[in-house]
Amino acid sequence: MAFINYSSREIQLKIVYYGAALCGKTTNLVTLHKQITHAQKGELVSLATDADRTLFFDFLSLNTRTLPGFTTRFQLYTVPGQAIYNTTRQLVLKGVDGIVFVVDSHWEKMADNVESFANLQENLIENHLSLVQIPYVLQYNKRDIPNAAPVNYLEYTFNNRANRALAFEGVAATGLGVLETLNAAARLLLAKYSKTPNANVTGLAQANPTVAVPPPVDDPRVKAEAV
Ligand SMILES: Nc1nc2c(ncn2[C@@H]2O[C@H](COP(=O)(O)OP(=O)(O)OP(=O)(O)O)[C@@H](O)[C@H]2O)c(=O)[nH]1
Ligand SMILES: [Mg+2]
Repeated sequence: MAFINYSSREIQLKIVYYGAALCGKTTNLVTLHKQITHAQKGELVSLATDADRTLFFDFLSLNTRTLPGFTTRFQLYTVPGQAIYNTTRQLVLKGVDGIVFVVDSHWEKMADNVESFANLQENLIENHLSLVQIPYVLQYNKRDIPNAAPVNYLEYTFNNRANRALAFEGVAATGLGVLETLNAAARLLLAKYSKTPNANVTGLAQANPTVAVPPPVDDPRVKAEAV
């Protein structure tokens, strides 16, 4: 649920990266942390890891000035993908505004991906939520591996519905598709909250959701804006 703080003129939106173990959720946040300009990001916090496996969650906060007069703070979380940490996944989903579901393109990981997508929907129900109301995007990650499943197969498996979700091919390890995925999720959220009649935030209706998250640091537009 979006959190609006009128005194600090700040809107907080929570985006959770969800997906099977080792699909690349943490790598997405690590890459984003590298790509986004210093002025707009907080520290990347990884709470409890064991040999690079997430045991609790990762957290990265990004500030943007998308809505006039307000700082929009996107709070990005990852869940631990390993099956045994389901209670933690349920906790991390609390108050979620948007979801990035990361699919591992490995053929051998299809069953894990499908199970994780079903687990996401079950855990949303536990939180009295569903994918009907929570904006989400798909990221088909690890497109660089030699035995990647074809995108049309992934589309058929994870996106075969009347209301198709936005889907992006990614190589989180190198950055391909990482910012695009986050931008799409951010735009969906801003579009959703701009339409909320009782959001009651000056300027929200004029929000320009096309600049949700700034381009990478080496983009001259960012340098010009960074104070
Ligand atoms: N080839 C390739 N490897 C990737 C890519 N993205 C992530 N990886 C690798 O996949 C492994 C797992 O990545 P993580 O980001 O830790 O996966 P995770 O989803 O956070 O895993 P859990 O925390 O256990 O749920 C690491 O060795 C990454 O370097 C990618 O796009 N291509
Ligand atoms: Mg992780």
